[in-house]
Amino acid sequence: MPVALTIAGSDPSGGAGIQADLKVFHQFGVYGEAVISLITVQNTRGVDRMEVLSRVLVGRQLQAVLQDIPPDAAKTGALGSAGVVRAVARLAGRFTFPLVVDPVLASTSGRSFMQDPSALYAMRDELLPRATLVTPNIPEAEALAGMKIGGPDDLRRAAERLRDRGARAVLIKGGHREGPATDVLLAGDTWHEFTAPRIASSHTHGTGCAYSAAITAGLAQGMPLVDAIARAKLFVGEAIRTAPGLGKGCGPLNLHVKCE
Ligand code: PXL
Repeated sequence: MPVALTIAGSDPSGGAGIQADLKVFHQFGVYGEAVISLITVQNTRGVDRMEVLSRVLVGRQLQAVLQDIPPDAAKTGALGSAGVVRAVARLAGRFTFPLVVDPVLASTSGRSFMQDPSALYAMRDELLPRATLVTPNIPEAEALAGMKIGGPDDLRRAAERLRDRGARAVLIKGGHREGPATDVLLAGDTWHEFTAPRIASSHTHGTGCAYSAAITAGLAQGMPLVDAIARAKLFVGEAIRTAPGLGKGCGPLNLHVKCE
């Protein structure tokens, strides 16, 4: 059985973070493991509190998993502090499987998941070079590349900057742009685009988590990167379209979508 690991934060409302990642892994028939980096107090209306675990506790969780059931692919989500980012990056240097870095900086509602700016720099300088794929949205790509993204040319320049910082592939997600939801992938020197119609919905909590988890599941199953992204994109579109309408705020997706 393929095994996938998430290293991410807890969302008690179940729509994002490790809860979403595990549901997605399960849905794709992949055995899921979860190392917890931080705990949030939140529901679909927003994030109220956050506590980041110690870098030692996060590192030990990761070592325990690696020594016993090493995954076939892993992803990171919200990591919380420069110490946690560095602890993960250090162990990631020895990963023999693909690593997807979802560089989560803030919740949809705008709450920062990074304790201070040094966490962003640690992510850029120490974790990005270990990434098989990094999956920023536009604000995250702007922060990591240190530039404003105004149009398609900027977007490609930002992708090149992140590739030049050592990520093997960069997927900049178009959810924050106008028009169709087009994501741009730079894999080595090759460009790809993944397009889906924009869906007007207020139930999009955890979309980024579900997307990167679905890509990670595909990599754990041995799919080529482009195929894993294409399948994940279809999964997320359907999950938004059929969202169950739970919660009083920005509700979760339907993670029970059938996926072949
Ligand atoms: O979707 C980003 C995200 C990641 N991780 C946790 C979250 C969220 C969004 O709310 O709560 C724990």
